[in-house]
Amino acid sequence: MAAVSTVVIVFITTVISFSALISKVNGANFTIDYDKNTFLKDGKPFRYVSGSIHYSRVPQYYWKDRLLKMHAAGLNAIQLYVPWNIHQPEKDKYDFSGQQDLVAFLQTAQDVGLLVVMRAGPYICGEWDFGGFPAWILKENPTTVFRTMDPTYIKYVDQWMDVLLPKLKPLLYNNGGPVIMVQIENEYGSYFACDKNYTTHLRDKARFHLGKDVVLFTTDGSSDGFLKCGYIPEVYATVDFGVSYNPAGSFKAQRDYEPHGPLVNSEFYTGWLDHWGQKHSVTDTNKVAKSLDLLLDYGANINMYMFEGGTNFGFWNGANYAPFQPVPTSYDYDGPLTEAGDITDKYLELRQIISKYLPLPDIPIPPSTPKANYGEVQMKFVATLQDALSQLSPKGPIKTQYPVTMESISQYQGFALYRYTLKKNVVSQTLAVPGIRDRGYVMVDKVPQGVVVREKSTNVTITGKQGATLDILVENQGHINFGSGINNNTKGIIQNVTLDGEMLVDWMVFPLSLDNINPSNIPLGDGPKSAAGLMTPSIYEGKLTISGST
Ligand code: 6DJ
Repeated sequence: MAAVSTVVIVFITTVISFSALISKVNGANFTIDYDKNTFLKDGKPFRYVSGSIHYSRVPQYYWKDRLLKMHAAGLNAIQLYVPWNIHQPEKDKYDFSGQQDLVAFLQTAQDVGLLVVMRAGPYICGEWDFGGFPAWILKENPTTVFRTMDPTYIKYVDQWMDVLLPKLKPLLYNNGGPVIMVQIENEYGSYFACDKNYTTHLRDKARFHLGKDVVLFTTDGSSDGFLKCGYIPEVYATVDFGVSYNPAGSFKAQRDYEPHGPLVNSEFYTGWLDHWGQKHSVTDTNKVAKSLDLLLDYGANINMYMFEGGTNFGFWNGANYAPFQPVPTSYDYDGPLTEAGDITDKYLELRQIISKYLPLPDIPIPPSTPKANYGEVQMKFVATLQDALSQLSPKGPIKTQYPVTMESISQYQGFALYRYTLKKNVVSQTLAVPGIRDRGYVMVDKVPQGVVVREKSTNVTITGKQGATLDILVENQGHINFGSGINNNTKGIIQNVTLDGEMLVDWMVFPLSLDNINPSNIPLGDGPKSAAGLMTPSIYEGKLTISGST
């Protein structure tokens, strides 16, 4: 398998450099014509109608299917974010293979006939954990001020950009690739810091790696207040907004900052994201279609966000957690294509509108992805969390006087178990966990006592004998991805815990990994215990046989 991938990579490189040669000969270029208020592609006026797709949310196996569906809708481009944290999961580890093979994704887009509007970050927002930032930065320095010239932050941004940007260079349109534009930062004008040194630093970094010819751009909310800090000199300013029936009004802010040049809505919202526990967001198809029609008629370049759906929660700020409310029945972003790759009425309607302005390609619309019903899966109890601990946490716990954050023990997602041995008998006393991030399942000798929740209640009443084991299973529900809450974004238990007002010292913290569980190697302990309407968190096993073709 390794040998095969090597051959493919060599082949792609050859293709790129060969086509780079051709395009240099043919003078392929993508620029802005400020006099005629348009983009120019190979010297001719050009307008893009694109759609956002998050390659990190679509299994690699389906990349081509989704791209073909986007092409068949009449789009001539896609827009995509690069989530830094999937490509640099550890400080010293980069990953561009398989699901993370960005170059292969871009190459597939080009093969399908789509241009690419690139949003290289480092911050992406995008309803993605930490807006794309790797949580290991918090291990290095938990008080890093993100999206500024903070030394820790900028050091790692520079290292990352020095890896990412050279990979993009051969894929630029002017070099024979599909990438026509590259975005600097993301809606920076919405962020409190307004650090112009930072945004110009990113601009210069991009110029250094990508050359002077590539079109760089910014995206900001459509009002002067956002563009004030979002605008970067010598970088083309674009705006984003949803359904609008007044094109001149919606583009006013862009025109205030870019009196000439093409009009661009970099995020025209075909749907909207969901917050955990809140009502599913739906955007009316007729309204989206009518607004798209008006904006295209006005001559604007439009990127539809998101064109391809995806499980799409927002982690803007803690206040949006509502874990005790009923879970929505559907999490799928209400876009033209569903997360499962289904063609929707919205898709067909928008395709119809697009066809008024761009020729539809001569290809059939690929069918919705086939589904199968595999029936019920019976789940069998294996062991409680506590009995499986040696497998879930093979390296064992960190012993510490005070609770430490998950990031400090290299646990960047998921769960950690915080353990304390009761030093005296406790009867109905208040355990206070004000630093819970985000949800803690409290047990004494495996017996559930209650749940502490960051935005709801951080106290629980517990009872237990001296020497009993107090366990708090803590879940990281995703690092905040928007606003000032991206700072101090550590998870786990981030402040001291008290019992009846007294600070608890001497803890063990177990990082937990659910990746390689082997049920047959887990010792059989006793069963789960139930109390207070809760049960001991446990491992269950079920078997699902997948039959049929994909
Ligand atoms: O650029 C942002 C996108 O990545 C803009 N946006 C989208 C995506 O996150 S919420 C949905 C959002 N910005 C927050 C502004 C809230 C009014």
